[in-house]
Amino acid sequence: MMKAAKYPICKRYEGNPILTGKDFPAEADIKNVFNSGIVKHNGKYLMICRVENSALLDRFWIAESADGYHFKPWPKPMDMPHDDPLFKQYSSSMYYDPRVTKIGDTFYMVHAAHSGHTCRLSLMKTKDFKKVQWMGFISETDNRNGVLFPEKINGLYARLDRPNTGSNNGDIWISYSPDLVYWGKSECVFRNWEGIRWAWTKIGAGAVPIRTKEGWLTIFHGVRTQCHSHYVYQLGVCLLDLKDPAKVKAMAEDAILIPEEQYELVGQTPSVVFTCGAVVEDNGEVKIYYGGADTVQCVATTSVQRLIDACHNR
Ligand code: BMA
Repeated sequence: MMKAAKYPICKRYEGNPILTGKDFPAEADIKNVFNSGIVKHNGKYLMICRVENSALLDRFWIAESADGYHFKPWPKPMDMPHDDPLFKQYSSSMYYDPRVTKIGDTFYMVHAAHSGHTCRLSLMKTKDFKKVQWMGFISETDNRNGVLFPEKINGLYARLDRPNTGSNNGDIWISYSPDLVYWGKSECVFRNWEGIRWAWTKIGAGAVPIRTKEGWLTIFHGVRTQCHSHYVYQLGVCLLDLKDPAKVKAMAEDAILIPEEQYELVGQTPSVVFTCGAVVEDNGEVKIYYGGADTVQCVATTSVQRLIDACHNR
């Protein structure tokens, strides 16, 4: 048995949840805001909120903040290619879970798109979140939790994702691309049942991997099934090799954030903490943005060093 890390690893913000449906214009009838993507740009935090109205229509909606805790939504949801027949066909049920990576001076957003064909990954690019260009679907069906690395690795763009491995299971995989549109060289990075004691059902990539001298610090979610098919979503962390991120260098034995608070335990999906993004501050602090119970948006803080230590179970 490995030595467990010292807990707690993440500290919840006392003002959680930081965004709820009530923070959006009343006429939009937003009920839930959760699993939002995040970037820090020119000193400002831009959150790409996943919002859902009472008819369960999901949209992306930017909210802005000066301190990373107090967010104000823009007046209208983000423009999406609703008129594109292909986009429409494969996102007819919903689109969700945006993960944003800055590469050069451009923001790329990978998100899930759901239809009768199940879920696939779609890619947008933008420089300002006002004008957004759709780059197409970048996976076949039954794949989600896609997130781009912030730089090319061995001359190719890289992404983590989670193809289903059958029976609604799933492991984290990596793929590479010369142009962000065509992907290949796919390999399994790690499996849910290999060494992750607390996530025997499925796992999926979470925040954009963070470059550190010890490797790509990667926050992911893991799911376990309790009785009566009740899923519990928690967060974990690992270090992937810098040059070959298909190799796991170290992994925290235990989850780093588990549903404990009322706003994580109770909501439209009980017992869920789920992340689509984190911000690394200049002093090494990491703000992990996460959805609570598929209902509200929350944040917790930790540090790069604390997460690296957790990966080594210290
Ligand atoms: C996953 C995703 C997330 C959601 C989670 C819990 O499959 O769809 O958006 O938070 O389920 O319902």
